Amino acid sequence: MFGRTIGSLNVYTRNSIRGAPRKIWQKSGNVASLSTGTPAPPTTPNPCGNNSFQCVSNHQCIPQAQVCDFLSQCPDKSDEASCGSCTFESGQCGWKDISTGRYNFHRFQGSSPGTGGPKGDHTTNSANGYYMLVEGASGLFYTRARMETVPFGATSPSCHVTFYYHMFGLGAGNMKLSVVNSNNPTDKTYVWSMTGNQGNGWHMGSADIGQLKAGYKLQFEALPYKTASPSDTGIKTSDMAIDDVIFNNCSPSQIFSNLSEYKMFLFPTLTPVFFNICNL
Ligand SMILES: [Ca+2]
Ligand SMILES: [Ca+2]
Repeated sequence: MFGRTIGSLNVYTRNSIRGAPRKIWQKSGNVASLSTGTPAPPTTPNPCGNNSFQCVSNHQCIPQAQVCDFLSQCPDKSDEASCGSCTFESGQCGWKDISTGRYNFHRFQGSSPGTGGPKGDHTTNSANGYYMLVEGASGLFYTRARMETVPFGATSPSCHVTFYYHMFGLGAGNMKLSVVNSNNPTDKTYVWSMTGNQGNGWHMGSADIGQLKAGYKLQFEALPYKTASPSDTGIKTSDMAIDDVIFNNCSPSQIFSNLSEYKMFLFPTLTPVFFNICNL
């Protein structure tokens, strides 16, 4: 009896074949792996301590706040490896499916199993590549597939994201991208949306994220469309897909190397002499 959704196990006796059962033993809920005698694995303490992150290759410790801040403090860039920028060739780079219905995002290689989906990924343009797939034939009406990143650090005003999407066929419903405050899910802003058949191929999408305080995450939603009308012809359900997500110019410290550059960003029509006069 192991897992979150375990119910109860009851043992009954009765004195005759039609007699009333009498419960003599019951066990309910998760009792872990008691039957095998296997103890739960010990939790490994963070060798860097709380609020720190250990780089994978050289075991260097950096502050947790530098994880997903769009700059690589670890030589192997492991602090930025699970923050959303992803070709999906070796993993999901922190993208996590949070779907609650039967539609969901999952990493997939090669030709999609349903209709309307890609024959290969965008990164390699071949059936060897991987991408994130929503299978149109598997879901129910009005249950959006959702996947999201972990919360990232503060972003610069020039922060934007590019990605490739695949929406082909009558069943290509709707796909959206939003930024969500991880501390307040109602603080959610849609930054991109696409509806309907976009033809057979990968297309680039992009969205401005802009300046955000730390703690926001990116979320894709996909809702395949299913038609019940006999007059509709063509592909009735469509697989939809995402590949090659890249964050661009998102680090606040990337775009302004010094104070005067920052002033010129704020007041682009003024000459540098002005700043000296007003001592800004
Ligand atoms: Ca970092
Ligand atoms: Ca790929």
